[in-house]
Amino acid sequence: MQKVYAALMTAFDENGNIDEKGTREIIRHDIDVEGVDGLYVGGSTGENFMLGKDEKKRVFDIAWDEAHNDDVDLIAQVGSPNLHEAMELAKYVTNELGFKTISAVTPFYYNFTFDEIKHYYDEIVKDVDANLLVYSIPALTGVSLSLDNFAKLFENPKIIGVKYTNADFYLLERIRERFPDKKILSGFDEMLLPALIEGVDGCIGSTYNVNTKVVKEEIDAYNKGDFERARELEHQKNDVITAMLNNGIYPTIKLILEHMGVHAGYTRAPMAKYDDKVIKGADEIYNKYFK
Ligand code: HMN
Repeated sequence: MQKVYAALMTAFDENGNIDEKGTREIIRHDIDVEGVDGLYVGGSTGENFMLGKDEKKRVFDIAWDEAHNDDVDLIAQVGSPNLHEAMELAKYVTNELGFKTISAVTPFYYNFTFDEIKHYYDEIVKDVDANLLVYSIPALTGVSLSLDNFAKLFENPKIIGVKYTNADFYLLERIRERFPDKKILSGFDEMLLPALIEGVDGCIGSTYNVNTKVVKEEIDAYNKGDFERARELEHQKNDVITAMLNNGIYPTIKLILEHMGVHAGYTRAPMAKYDDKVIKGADEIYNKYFK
């Protein structure tokens, strides 16, 4: 069965400080109420790229402490263009905590060559007892990896697959065909069904913090060969995602969590404070789809 991972949100207080209690509540909600199969900690949805190194460690501490005794997979996203930091975080989550799978975003901003990108990944996994998923999200990083690039990265046996947040289904099909044993986790929640058709092993996403049940049902329908039902559920899910995207995805998910009694708090600057329009929009989405 394809697994569903919530890209874990981080709760912040009004001043943008990590709210440990709220973050623990989100974890409990994801596991106990949504029924996710795993958590992707320190990703885009966790607002990770706006955190300092010690704050990143704190989020990993909280997630590990709260969830390591639960029957869920835990993945720590440690990547950053600061390779020294990425290596330190990889060691931290594996040696000090007990993460067995790490992930790293493609290094961004400086237009690194592919050789530099390969070196980055090999360095991150070199001294740690963990496997790694490449985190590919070209729309935000500007870094597109080709099929041959993936082939070179996958030569390292510790690099076990990719979290694929990309709408290029031709490339996805080519990766699946060429690397049947590598793990591919789909990252665009709104494109789950086409990704399932291409044979992904599961999905990781922000909306699974609040909307996992319909997704599990959709996966189930797909696996039973009931494609009409799977398509119906994909439409149902995407009505919600479209409304969320139009209202601002992270604030909306956090505000919906608040409606559910989970203290997900605020987003962190430079993300804007919620204004009345966003709050009203989230109320409407909650009332229409979640009540
Ligand atoms: C993560 O790293 O936190 C997520 O897994 C990233 C994930 O692919 C999300 N992408 C972003 O937030 C940029 C999606 O879940 C996305 O939010 C969703 O598909 C709506 O577009």
